[in-house]
Amino acid sequence: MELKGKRIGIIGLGKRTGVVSAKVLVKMGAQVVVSDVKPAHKLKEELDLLRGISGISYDLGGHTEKVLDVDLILVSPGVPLEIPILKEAKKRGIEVIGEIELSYRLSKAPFIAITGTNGKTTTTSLLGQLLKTYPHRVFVGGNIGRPLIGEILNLKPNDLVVAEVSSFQLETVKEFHPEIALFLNFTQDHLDRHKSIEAYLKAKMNIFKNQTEEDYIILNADDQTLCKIASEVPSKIIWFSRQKKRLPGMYLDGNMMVCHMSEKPEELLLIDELKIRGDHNVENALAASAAAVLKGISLSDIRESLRNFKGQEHTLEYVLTHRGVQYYNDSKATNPDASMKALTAFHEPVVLIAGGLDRKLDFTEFIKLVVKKVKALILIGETREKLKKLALEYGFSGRIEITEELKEAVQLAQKFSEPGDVVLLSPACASWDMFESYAERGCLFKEYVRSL
Ligand code: UMA
Repeated sequence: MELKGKRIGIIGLGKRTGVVSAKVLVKMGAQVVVSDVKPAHKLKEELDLLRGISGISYDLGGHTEKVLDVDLILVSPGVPLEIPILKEAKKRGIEVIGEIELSYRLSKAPFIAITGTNGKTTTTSLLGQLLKTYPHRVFVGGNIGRPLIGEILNLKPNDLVVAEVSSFQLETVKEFHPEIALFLNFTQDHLDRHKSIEAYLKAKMNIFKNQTEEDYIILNADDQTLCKIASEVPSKIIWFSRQKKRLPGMYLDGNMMVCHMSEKPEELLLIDELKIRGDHNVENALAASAAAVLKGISLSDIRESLRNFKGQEHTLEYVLTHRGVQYYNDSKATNPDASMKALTAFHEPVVLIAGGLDRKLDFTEFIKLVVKKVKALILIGETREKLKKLALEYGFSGRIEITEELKEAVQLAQKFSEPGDVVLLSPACASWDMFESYAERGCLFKEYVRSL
């Protein structure tokens, strides 16, 4: 794809997609117009990263005609596609794509892409580990926080891209064609952006829309939605499951992970040997292992990497034990399903800190589980009153406290916990009502816990 001399508009100057894309595109000889709803004084950090680079002009404090005077528009994942400027671009026949699509078009290396409502980041980073004996370079990036565009031009045809892809990113793909796709699970999320669960699923299904029968998709056999859409998949399916032996696939036989992707079943690892907690992490391990097998990694190498993998920051991350109470940071649980997975990973009594941005999700199942498993509930964020009301409606009999500060939430959690308990931050909501990101929320939580 030739970009030299092309005029490219970038909508959304986030620190990751917008900034990195602008740098790379200018290096490739393009003229870049960067546009953001935020005015310059609210984009200081981003603009600092671009200072002194020529070939970039700015359209800040709103999107205007300026960003339409281009050959191609690159839209950041956080920007909804129905904003007026993008509608106008479409009317004028300007192509609008995302950074994942552009990276794919520029890449010489093939892609493994991972999506699903939950577990994407853990599975992506685990797969990166499982591929450490791959004979060529493996670049791990995407929604995990490392834009592909920053590295894609350095990859050779034999290298490999392992990309976490969100529904926001999949909404804008056209030619994107991973040779292996992983679709981990599907539950309600991001309804504020996609408006309906059908639209959310449709975006996610773009992960396989350009696949052919030469390619593979790794699907969760325990997920009803994924079983339903399997008939629409054009590629070869490898199943993974905790509950059934669906072949070809990776499944659990008792506590043993079994690989049955060719003629005969082979034992991989006892799940007790995994360091990452919870049933959902067993699923992530099964899915990542299936992808590694497809790339020719031996079961003994996979076994060793599985044993050593400690998981991701902000995902059921163990922080410390203080006065006999274990503290866990699960700030990345930004929807009810993710927090339910976290709750089921603990057998100890749990003091839960939850709540955050109100994306109009349905919290009923989450609260039902809270009623069963949680001894004290501390609520923060926009959803705090809603969650309290729901908890009382479903007969929650433990302590409930509401606070506006995460720091106070941690102090309350300490007050209500006793030796043998777990204090868990697993908000079931996005962070943007109080924090810049789930990462900031998780880091602050750890800081407050350490200062107890
Ligand atoms: N903006 C506009 N116009 C609008 C709306 C927003 O200009 O109408 C601007 C905002 O003012 C802001 C910029 O767009 O300056 C935000 O862009 P961005 O949110 O896309 O930010 P990035 O830093 O580029 O991060 C994005 C992903 N963010 C989102 O999907 C919201 C990151 O995923 C991803 O790691 C990164 O690209 C690299 O690929 C984060 C995330 O929360 C981790 N993802 C969601 C999730 O995992 O649940 C999908």
